[in-house]
Amino acid sequence: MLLFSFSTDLLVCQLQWTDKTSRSHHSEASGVSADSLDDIILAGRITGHVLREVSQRIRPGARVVDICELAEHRLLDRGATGLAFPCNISIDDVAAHYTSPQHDSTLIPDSGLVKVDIGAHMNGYLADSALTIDLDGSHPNFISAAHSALQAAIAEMHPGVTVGHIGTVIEREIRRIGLTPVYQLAGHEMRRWTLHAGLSIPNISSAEQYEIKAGHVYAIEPFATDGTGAVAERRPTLIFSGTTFGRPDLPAAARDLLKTLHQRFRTLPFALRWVQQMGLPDVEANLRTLINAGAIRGYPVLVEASGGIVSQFEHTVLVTEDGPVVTTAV
Ligand SMILES: [Co+2]
Repeated sequence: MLLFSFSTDLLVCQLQWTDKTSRSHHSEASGVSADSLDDIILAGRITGHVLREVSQRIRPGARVVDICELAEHRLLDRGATGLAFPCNISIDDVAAHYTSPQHDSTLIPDSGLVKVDIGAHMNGYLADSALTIDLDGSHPNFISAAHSALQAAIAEMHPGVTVGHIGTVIEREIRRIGLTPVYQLAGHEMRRWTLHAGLSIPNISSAEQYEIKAGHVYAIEPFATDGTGAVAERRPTLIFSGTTFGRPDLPAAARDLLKTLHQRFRTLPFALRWVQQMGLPDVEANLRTLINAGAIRGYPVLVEASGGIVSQFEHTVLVTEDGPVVTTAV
């Protein structure tokens, strides 16, 4: 098992957040209030610690559902208000959005690449971080490509830099190591209660002129593959989120489920497994009604379209006037 550890040199700029004066100074400069800054930093710290802890449990023969549940429980045990999204465990050619359904018999294989992607929130302020484990150590180039692309991208996260430049840096690093970026997946800006908000951070060179801004929070997530870099959807879909919460036209049972989902998750993604575990009568049929009515959207499992295997590293970055703060570094 080979695991790259995050180094503290990712912390290009450290907020002096033990000092109230300097914190409020940063806050004014960045447009982030001191309270939200505390929540952004704490959500990141919890996520980073749990990601490291859970990665040590990824070994051949382990049950994927046990790892998902361990990660989710540990985020809450460490004091997160809630989960930013279900624990994603994506193996080999699965690039993203796999989380176990209830009673999943999937096991961690003997070799290959396992991506673990988790996130906590504090009062709606989000963190999102991922790493890849090379189970038998036979794919070091996949680990170094995605990891060094992430480090190179973070170093560029200063106010005024274009997202096209960030994508260019990511692609260059991945290609330097002889692999291809998964260009159909992208990093994303995060706002309170909204996992994918505002800007996308491409994993490929582009002329996009949108600028990185101080006071904003971004998830950067390079994916490297030996395939073509396109993705395809695979059924069944295992992760969903609410799109609307008032649908008087729907049957009462579906409306009740929608209300429950809104109370628990607001606009954040939730797992089919969590809905199954609610133990409500006909819950899957009611969920299907909500999906068909467009009140719930799905995030399909995404696989590399040509069958290539995929690695991923991800951090959450708060951009300040002084540069990037990696909230999920440990
Ligand atoms: Co993520």
